[in-house]
Amino acid sequence: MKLILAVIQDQDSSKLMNALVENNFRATKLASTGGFLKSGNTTFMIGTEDIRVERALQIIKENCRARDQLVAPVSPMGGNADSYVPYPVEVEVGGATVFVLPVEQFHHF
Ligand code: 2BA
Ligand code: 2BA
Repeated sequence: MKLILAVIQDQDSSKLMNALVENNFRATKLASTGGFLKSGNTTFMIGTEDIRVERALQIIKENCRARDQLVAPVSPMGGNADSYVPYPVEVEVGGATVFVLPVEQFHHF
């Protein structure tokens, strides 16, 4: 068994959950926060058999897309002014950042 952890954008989460359920995957959705943008994103936990991992990854790929997002400038607040960027910077936030972990035990009490 594997545990798939997928960090995705909030906008794609209902679409992804529907697609997973339609394809008989069990999943849990967690509200999370990106360290860089410090804004909300969504993390999916999907526990599944090894042979179904590829299908789950395909579903994630099909339902999550990359988008550009503007990062507002943050005041240096007495920090190093050399690194201060006074204008918004655009970053591309990926469709999904995915980790596939081995599951040592799975219990369902
Ligand atoms: P839910 O996905 O909201 O599922 C609630 C309950 O609905 C499940 O209880 C199960 O009895 C039933 N259920 C879910 N999917 C089903 C399906 N495809 N066909 C028939 N019945 C289905 P539990 O199995 O005790 O799961 C409770 C919660 O634990 C789930 O909430 C989900 O958030 C999480 N979970 C369970 N298995 C998971 C897995 N393999 N990976 C990730 N999260 C899991
Ligand atoms: P955030 O940390 O809010 O990052 C959002 C986007 O900002 C990233 O998109 C990337 O394009 C950019 N970015 C992040 N750190 C950067 C840096 N130090 N310098 C320049 N640009 C940077 P993604 O790479 O697609 O990541 C989207 C979200 O996935 C991240 O949100 C984070 O929540 C999660 N993530 C990405 N890599 C991770 C990792 N190795 N471990 C845990 N979570 C990760």
